[in-house]
Amino acid sequence: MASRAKRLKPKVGIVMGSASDAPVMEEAAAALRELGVPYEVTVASAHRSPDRVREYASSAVRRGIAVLIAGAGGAAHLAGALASHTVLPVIGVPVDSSPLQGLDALLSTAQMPREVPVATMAIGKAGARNAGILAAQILGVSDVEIREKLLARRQKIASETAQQARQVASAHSRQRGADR
Ligand code: C2R
Repeated sequence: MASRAKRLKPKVGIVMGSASDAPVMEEAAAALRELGVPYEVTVASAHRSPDRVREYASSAVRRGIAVLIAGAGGAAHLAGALASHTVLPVIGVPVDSSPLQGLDALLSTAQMPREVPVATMAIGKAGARNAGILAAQILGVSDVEIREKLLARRQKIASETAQQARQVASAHSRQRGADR
């Protein structure tokens, strides 16, 4: 029982600046579920609820969290603000929620001053998915089970790509035959 509880204890904290970021940040959660990594999700904003951001980041180690993922759009200061309150690795996801389609969030998440890093992903859903995978990779350094799941996933993706290559090649050879 105790070991089951330990396994279910969240290891990754996903934080988003607004509930409106949920459709993008769900990609990070989905990747963690697929890799069997327990996580928790919350909303906190560096601008709208700075005390909540400080409290969340500074209590994370005590609660057993090992990696933070922060998704925010527009003037995205959430990832940097979390990073300022903890030495846990923080992965930033620029959310494409503004009229600038995430370019603003990309720059404000990536351009951290030296000494306070944020590992910044691509804009939007692909970035959120990679944030989940990167969090698992960080945990996989010391967790063989997660590392094996990551390796199996890579193999699956490589064989899906090979399958696509066969499909594309055969579609083209049919097309060449029809053109003759
Ligand atoms: P609303 O949809 O709630 O107006 O939010 C959110 O991440 C969201 O993408 C619009 C956008 O504002 C972002 N937001 C931030 C921060 N807090 C909220 N960038 C922050 O602290 O950086």
